[in-house]
Amino acid sequence: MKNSIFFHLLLIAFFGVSCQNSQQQTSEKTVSKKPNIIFVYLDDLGFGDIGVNGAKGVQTPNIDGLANGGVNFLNGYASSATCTPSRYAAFTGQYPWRKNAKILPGSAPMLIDTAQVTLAGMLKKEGYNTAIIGKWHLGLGTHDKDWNEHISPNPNDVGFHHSYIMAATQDRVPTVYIEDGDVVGLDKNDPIQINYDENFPGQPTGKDNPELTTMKWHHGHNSTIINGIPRIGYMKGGKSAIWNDVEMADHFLGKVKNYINEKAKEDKPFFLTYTMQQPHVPRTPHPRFVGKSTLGPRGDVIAEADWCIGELMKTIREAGIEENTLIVFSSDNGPVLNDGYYDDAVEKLGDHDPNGGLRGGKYSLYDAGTHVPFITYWKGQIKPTVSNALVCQMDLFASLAELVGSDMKAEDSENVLSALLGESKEGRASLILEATTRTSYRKGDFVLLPAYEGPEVNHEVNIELGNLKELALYNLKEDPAQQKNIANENPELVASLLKEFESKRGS
Ligand code: NG6
Ligand code: CA
Repeated sequence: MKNSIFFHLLLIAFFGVSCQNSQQQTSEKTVSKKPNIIFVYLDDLGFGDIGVNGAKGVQTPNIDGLANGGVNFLNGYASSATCTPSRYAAFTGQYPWRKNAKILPGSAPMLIDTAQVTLAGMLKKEGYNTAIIGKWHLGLGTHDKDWNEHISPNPNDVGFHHSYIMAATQDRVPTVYIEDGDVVGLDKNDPIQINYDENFPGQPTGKDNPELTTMKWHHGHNSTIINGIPRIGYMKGGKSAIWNDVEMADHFLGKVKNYINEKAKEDKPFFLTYTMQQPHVPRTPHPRFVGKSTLGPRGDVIAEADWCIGELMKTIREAGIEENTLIVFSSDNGPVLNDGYYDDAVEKLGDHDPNGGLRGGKYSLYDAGTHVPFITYWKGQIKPTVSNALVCQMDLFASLAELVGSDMKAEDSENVLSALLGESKEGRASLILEATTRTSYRKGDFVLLPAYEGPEVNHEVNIELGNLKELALYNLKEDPAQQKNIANENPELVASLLKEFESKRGS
């Protein structure tokens, strides 16, 4: 698509250069630069968890501001219903099931091959400064890594100039920040040890010492207790490096602000991936946000995340780069209420529907597993609109490659740039969606779910998993809640979709 905004801007810039007056030269400087790109990626935020998509009991004025001032996608998808696979797809442009990507323990080695093309690597090659700040959850180093030494490979080996991350999730050890491959604030006299199989002798756990916990575990989450919160996995030592859970949002935001303020001064554009931890468990709002929603901690951390996005926007405005910055906002998978701790998410739900009317949730092959908030915002370039175009985070690679003039390709990424910029209502024609290695096939308004063995419902999290005894076809436009299986009435359509699905899925 050679008529992308960036190429229009180059034209404008060309005329700007030929003008001698200084005002136009200033505008040339701002518009001729490739835009900064910020990918804001939340963790477990449901389609219905934001105001514009109908949230109740929590207000998200800053996220709504992006949606109302940009494109709010009503058919925007993560590739998968859990974090690691979705992030893998978003960062590499490749379907995660090709790599057998699954939720990783905090001790896992790096999942992305250092030789692989990545979104950040592509943009780096195009002259971008690149950084990731926030959750990683794609593995680090090797199997036998020592957390007390420099950890390699790390995000800096797969396209990011700079990384300031948590290794996995807020509920998994190690509960420390890692900057450019080194644990932050580590005292070498108190080395960190991590084990996902067995405890270190004598260390209390959530299972054996519930009296030491301030947050109670419901399922899983009964290993090492850190800051009163029982976690997944065992950790010993590293006390000086342990993060403060309630300050995590402020901590990452501070790093984000510094990065933007620093890079906005440089001639190079920047690509920042801001991977926020909310509203994943454990939900630990800063005291400033406690009670900001009627939904308990889950809603309060959504309010906290929204405030962070307000601060992000303020930073961009004050740095004078709002009109040269494309923001993409989304979530790695659908919502879950009780994901392993008693935190009132179920009890205080009221009439809020995190799914926004969709069926299933996190872990599910039903639509709410992968159908998430998806917003693009670029002041002065994107006209506010609501879009039904089918887009996936995996498409960022090809779309942004088009935007910045790169000819690099990623296996499964499709160029939907004109949809992302609100110029077209056409997205991709079809998409394979994934939930813990099971896959479904979306094409147009239809989605085909093959039959899978396994429980209908995960009772611990109370989510319907989409394991069906018989293949199902749903028309999501007419039946977004997937109540009516229309497979029997449409045998020809089922046969043709199945054929396409099997040839693309390779099974
Ligand atoms: C599950 C955890 C859940 C969450 C999830 C990963 C248990 C019982 N459940 O295994 O709490 O951490 O992994 O979430 O341990 S994700 O958003 O990073 O995929
Ligand atoms: Ca997630």
